[in-house]
Amino acid sequence: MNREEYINSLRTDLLAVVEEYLTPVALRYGYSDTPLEANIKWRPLVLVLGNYSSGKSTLINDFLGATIQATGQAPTDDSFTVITYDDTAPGTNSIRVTEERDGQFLLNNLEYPFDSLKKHGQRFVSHFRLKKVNSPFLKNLAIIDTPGMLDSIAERDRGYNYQEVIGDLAQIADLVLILFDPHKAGTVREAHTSLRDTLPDRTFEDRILFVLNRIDECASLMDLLQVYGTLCWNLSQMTGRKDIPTIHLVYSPQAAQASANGADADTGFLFHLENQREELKRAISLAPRFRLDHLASFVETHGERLSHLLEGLISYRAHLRRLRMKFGTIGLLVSIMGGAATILALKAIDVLPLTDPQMTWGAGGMIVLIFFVIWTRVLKQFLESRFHRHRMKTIDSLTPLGNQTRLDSWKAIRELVINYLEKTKGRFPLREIKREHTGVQRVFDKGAKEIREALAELSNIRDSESKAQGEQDAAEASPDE
Ligand SMILES: Nc1nc2c(ncn2[C@@H]2O[C@H](COP(=O)(O)OP(=O)(O)OP(=O)(O)O)[C@@H](O)[C@H]2O)c(=O)[nH]1
Ligand SMILES: [Mg+2]
Repeated sequence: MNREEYINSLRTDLLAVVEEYLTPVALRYGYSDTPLEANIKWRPLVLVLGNYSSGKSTLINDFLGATIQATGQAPTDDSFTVITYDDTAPGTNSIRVTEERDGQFLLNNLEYPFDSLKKHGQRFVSHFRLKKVNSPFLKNLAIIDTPGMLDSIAERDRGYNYQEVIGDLAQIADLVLILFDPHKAGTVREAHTSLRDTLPDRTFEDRILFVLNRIDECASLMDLLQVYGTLCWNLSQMTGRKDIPTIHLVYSPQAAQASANGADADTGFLFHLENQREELKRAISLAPRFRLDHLASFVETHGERLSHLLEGLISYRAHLRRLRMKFGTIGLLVSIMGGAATILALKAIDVLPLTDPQMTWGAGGMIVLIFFVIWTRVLKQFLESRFHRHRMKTIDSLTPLGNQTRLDSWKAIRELVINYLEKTKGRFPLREIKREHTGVQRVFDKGAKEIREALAELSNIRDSESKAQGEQDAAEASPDE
């Protein structure tokens, strides 16, 4: 089996696991409105975010090899554009848009993974569109160009929740590019909010690439270093991390030429940074590989959360069962004692002159039963609703939350547990939930481990392939040896 087939079979297996074990649970308990696999079954996806005019569209055009997206100095494009390959119109002679569709089509066509974005409303729909382009760069991936992030001065009502939209897109994307430019190196407010609040919840740090674009506009190497330093400082403020992530330093030669710096600009340093653009392009073209990592993380994260959710419900019932046992035992003892006392009292005052022991036992049994029924009917309801109220107040002690991972997964499903318990008041089919829990837990424990092993195996296939390729290249280079 070659690498391509292996990746495909791995993907198919993963999707089947998600569809069979995770999606039914996610839909039943309101964890997701759409089947989980809908988010991951499309092609590898690269999301391009960044400040307005940071050069997102110019960079995308450069990669595609044609002017597909509009560019300009002022905030130019206020739409989210999904750019994907057109399989029906191959040929690279003239790269162009072969088909354009609107947001309505994108959101309602099940071939695309954007069903979950419907909730953002009509204003968002009118700012969402699809372009099919016959560029070879798109053969294995799709790109989303986004409206630039704005700062507090220029901020205006977008008519939809921008942060939420990019959060949802980041969740679907396999790779997120965040672009800055020297003029606003990390000082834009929406970029702050996204990096601090929205993205960490929805994506994984290793799937984010930071880019400082338009570096040709730095007047000298010193200027660039200053901008770089400012961006690093701002990034650490935004992400709360001490370590500085890799920042790709790039620029567009065509755009640079068009807006050539003044004669006194000392841009010789650009020569040494020439390769970074190609590196970035290579990193993006690796998106299909990120997709497998993404799928593994996807299964792990959702498996863990759903398992935690079911664990919470099972724990609730375990507590309730303990209460019922205790309450039942006490009730029985009280009833026996009450029954015996009643018989004795009735005998003592001669109301019940029972001489036959069988009759005495029978009457005793009846009275115990009456006591027990009253006990369970009247008190049980009272105690159980008290138990429910108490559990709702101490909901965080339902499952152990010993480490950060547990805290994180609990945070993601806490409201769902509360909602479900409030709705059912604890009356739900426990056996079914236990069965679901076993399935989800198996996916989390074993499935995720197997995926990671498969990924390691995949990198071996990759290594041996590139080694074989290297040997072949070497043999071709020196045929005499
Ligand atoms: N000098 C120089 N100019 C650039 C570079 N990249 C883009 N530009 C120019 O910067 C301006 C903004 O570029 P766009 O690609 O439209 O930026 P954007 O991030 O897509 O902007 P919005 O869609 O409005 O958020 C355009 O006039 C580009 O020609 C670059 O690397 N160097
Ligand atoms: Mg743009």
